[in-house]
Amino acid sequence: MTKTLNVAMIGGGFMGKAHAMAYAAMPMFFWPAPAIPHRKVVVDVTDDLAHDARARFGFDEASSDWRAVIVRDDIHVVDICAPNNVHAEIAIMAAKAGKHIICEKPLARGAEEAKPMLDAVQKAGVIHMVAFNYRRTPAVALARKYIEEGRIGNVLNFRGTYLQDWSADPDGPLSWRFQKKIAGSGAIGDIGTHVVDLAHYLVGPIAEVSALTPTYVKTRPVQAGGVDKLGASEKRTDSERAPVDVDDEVVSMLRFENGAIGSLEATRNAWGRNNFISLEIHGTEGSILFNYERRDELQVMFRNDPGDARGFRTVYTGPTHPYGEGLWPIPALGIGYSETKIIECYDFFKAIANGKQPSPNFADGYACELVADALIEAGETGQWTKVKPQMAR
Ligand code: SOE
Repeated sequence: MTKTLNVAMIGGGFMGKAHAMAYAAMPMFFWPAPAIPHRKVVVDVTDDLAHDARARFGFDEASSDWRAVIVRDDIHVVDICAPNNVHAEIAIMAAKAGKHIICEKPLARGAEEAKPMLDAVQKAGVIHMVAFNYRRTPAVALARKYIEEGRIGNVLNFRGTYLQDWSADPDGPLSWRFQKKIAGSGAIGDIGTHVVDLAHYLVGPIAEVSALTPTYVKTRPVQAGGVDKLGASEKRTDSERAPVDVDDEVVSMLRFENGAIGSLEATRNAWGRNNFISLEIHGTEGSILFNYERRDELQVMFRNDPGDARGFRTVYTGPTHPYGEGLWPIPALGIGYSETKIIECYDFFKAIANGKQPSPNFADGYACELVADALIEAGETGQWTKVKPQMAR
């Protein structure tokens, strides 16, 4: 019989909403579900926020005390949707309590903080996942399938960008995402790590990086309340300003362990770009192009295509592509952000049901942190910087 697993979700904001929707919808898409997620307790920083999240996201209970919740015997899964500075403490305590853990990205504020998290989940023998959801876009999974099958030959060059504009307005509030002590870094950790994860997924480990990491907006208006307000939604030109101590943008060249080269750009200050994750991958036998703003589509060109039909063509993902068995029956009916989270939830619960670690797990999250650290260092020194080996810290 399909097991029901009780989830304690820590954080009832934007990511909490995405995860709660995925818990509700996953069995509707992937049936029979590997296990049924039950929305048991949602935790937020105050009782009021927690009660609000409970009512909105369909949990049985609300709490403002995550420490008391995650050790409960009736909790099987701990879902960390809280800001980066509390990921480690929650994950380590949840692992010690024997809970399976899904943690929002980035795993931590750097590799030094991520390593004990990895050690804790490995010691406890629990299932763990980092929520790098974009590799779950069917078109991205299809790109990986083509690469694994050798359809574009050996990868020569990877170009990855993640461009947004929600922080381009200098009067946008000083959310925790602009504070090093909470976020660890700026665009690098927040969205650059998504590109790092995609690069690792599609090409392989990154060995060495260069980086330019400017901070364009040096101070921002202090935000009312502790909640995370993206962009100018809470624009306050009258309030006191405080320093931004993280990068606004990273532009980097990459060298992969397998000899491929590449580039990575991430910024939240690119007016007109919304969630522009683009990947262009050139191989010896063809090329692949993906743009998340057109996420049903994968552009492909194979060297042995007929000469009179040379050029990129569009494959619309659908039932014959990765995860197609659970999604919509007609190609291009539409994959959204929610679907990427539903697939993520499916893979996580499948991993729990099978007792086999999913990917990306905490080891992959730690690997991304090592690259993030190298990007920060390269930005500070202006030097090409080697990514530190996994166990060196
Ligand atoms: C803000 O840049 C943000 O919410 C990221 O933190 C998420 O990881 C990304 O998927 C959407 O944008």
